Amino acid sequence: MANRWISTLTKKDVTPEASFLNRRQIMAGALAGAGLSSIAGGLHAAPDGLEPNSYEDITQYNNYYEFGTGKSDPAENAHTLTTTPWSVEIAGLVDKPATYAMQDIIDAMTIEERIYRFRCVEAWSMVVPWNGFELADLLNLAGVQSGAKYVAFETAFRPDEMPGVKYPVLEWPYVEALRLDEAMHPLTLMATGIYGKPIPNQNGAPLRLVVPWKYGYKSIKSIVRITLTDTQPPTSWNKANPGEYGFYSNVNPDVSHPRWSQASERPIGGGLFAGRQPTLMFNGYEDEVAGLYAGLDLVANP
Ligand SMILES: Nc1nc2c(c(=O)[nH]1)N[C@H]1C(S)=C(S)[C@@H](COP(=O)(O)O)O[C@H]1N2
Ligand SMILES: [Mo]
Repeated sequence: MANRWISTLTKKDVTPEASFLNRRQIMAGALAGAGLSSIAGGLHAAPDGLEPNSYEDITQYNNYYEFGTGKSDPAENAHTLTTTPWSVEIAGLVDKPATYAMQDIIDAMTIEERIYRFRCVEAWSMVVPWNGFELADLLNLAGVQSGAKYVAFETAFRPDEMPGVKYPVLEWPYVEALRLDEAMHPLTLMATGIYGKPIPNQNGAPLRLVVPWKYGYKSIKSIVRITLTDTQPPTSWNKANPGEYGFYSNVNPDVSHPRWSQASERPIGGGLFAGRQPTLMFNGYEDEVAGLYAGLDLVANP
């Protein structure tokens, strides 16, 4: 059943309701009241002038199958997820394996804003102003041991709070993984907010991964466990369909999905007539991350 599809246009695609003009107001209000521990560097424009999607686009058009497979299901259903208290177990090849309370993590980290492109494997895209901290900082807090080669992540599994997990769309809990050097890369973010507000449940509260040069499914939501290992961990979409979803899942316009092209993408919120735009190698982060894959055949290792 684990099929993916390019969803059809909905009213939201045609009429983005919250306009970008509201952004500064949203930011101003949110920074005052969000309870984020600190915002380093303040607000800044994205380096290449990326214009973020509206808060509405980002929080109403989601993939979070634990709450249903429709794009509006997560926004409708994810309010049932209890996100306080929350803790994250850091396990495996670390010096300080422990269950860390969410608040202790937040207090130890520096929260900054990162405006990133976000590209789903289904060939739609957005630009999201995340708030969060570098995963490397959290891993360094736990102390990565020399034998560690991979980082595995696990989403909460709560049948009482997650109406979607009664369907075997994927094997639950949702799991993902990165190579250690990918996990330690400065672009790899643990997001705690969007537009300066605490991250909504449908976007993966209270803590989700964001790996901007990979297809969106690598960016696992509502993380409860992080495990450092010496062997490549299983990942949900790869388990569901290894012929369609590889371990790396780097955005690559030259490697098509078996059922559709990845050469272009549909920007969400652009309006009915906005058309498609070309997909960029590593989703536009080639200068930063290509070095991670020197010598790796990107076609043989999708
Ligand atoms: N636990 C979990 N994480 C998940 C998913 C999911 O279904 N469950 N969907 C993935 C996919 S396919 C995408 S495109 C992104 C969507 O993130 P967004 O809803 O914040 O845009 O979340 C990813 N993380
Ligand atoms: Mo996705």
